[in-house]
Amino acid sequence: MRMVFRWFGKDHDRVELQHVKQIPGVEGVVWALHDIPAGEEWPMDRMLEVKRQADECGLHIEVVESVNVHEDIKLGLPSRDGYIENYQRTIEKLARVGVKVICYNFMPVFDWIRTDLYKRMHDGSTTLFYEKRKLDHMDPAELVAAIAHNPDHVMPGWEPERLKYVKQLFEAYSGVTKEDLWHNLQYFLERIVPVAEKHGIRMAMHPDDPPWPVFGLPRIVTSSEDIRRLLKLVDSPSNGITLCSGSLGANPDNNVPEMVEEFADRIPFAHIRNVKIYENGDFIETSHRSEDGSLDIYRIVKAYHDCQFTGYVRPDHGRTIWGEQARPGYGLYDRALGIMYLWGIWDALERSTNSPVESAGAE
Ligand SMILES: [Mn+2]
Repeated sequence: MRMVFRWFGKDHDRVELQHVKQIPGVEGVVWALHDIPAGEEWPMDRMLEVKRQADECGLHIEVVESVNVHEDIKLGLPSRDGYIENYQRTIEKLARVGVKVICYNFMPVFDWIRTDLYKRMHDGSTTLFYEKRKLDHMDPAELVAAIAHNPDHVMPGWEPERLKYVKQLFEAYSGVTKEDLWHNLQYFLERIVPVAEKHGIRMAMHPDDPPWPVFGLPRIVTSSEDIRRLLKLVDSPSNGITLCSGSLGANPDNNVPEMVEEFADRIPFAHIRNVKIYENGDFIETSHRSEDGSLDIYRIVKAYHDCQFTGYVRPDHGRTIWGEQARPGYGLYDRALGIMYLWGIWDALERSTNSPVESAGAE
């Protein structure tokens, strides 16, 4: 596993690249040009600027998250072709600066959803929380006000500029079914994947977070069955998934270690984090430790180890701890702790499976 760390850019992240480099075993940053609106072509000079900054600290920029997909592509509007061309050109340019994996998602209107970004835990830490009952009684505009208009940070996938039109977006999606969305995804992938393949890039779709429909909007990547269908739309190593344990794992019907085993060769990028799931449908993001959440992170890492996973991995989110002033989910400290937990499991598995020294000693 190749460890990477999400970083929002010099002017948008309180975490310094030098500090990222100090986390053991981190080799690169997961980055994006977050201020470029979905559908536009990314400018080369901006990509080179990020590359230069990362190079200075000895980090690579091989993983991008995300190149966002314009809503017109998801809606299948005639204007999609221009946006798809921009996407193709962005892929070509990203390949030129050394990018190997592009994470993206196909969720209508909203990216990930939580009802509270600062849920206080008994130990004084804060974390992201999804409260089902609260969401059931919430208007989408309220949620936008709570997340997109965060005074301190623009949250990824929650750009206020785009979500200003949330009402119109919902109107545009009225009558759009899951099958329509699948159809529009196929149209997109048939035009994107060959370009990615040609340039040595693997596309990695992030599953829906949470893995169920929200506000009546269709969501199509929520289970093993959906992932199988996605991978068959265009059968190429360049059509892959970002296996996000915390997103898929929020539904107890999803067995994440089994998903790792089944889809291993189509997972160029893995997100690992733990969630605690409650019977009423709520879930909360916990530390990475298996004992703290509902997911067995040991079993998940073991599944990657068993298939000799060589893809990129990042700790998906962390709690906000030790008084850090951090973007919710993306502080330095708890993600660094998560990385050390993942390495701890991995290294122990390495020792127990391939160490001639230890087995010789035991004889
Ligand atoms: Mn994720």
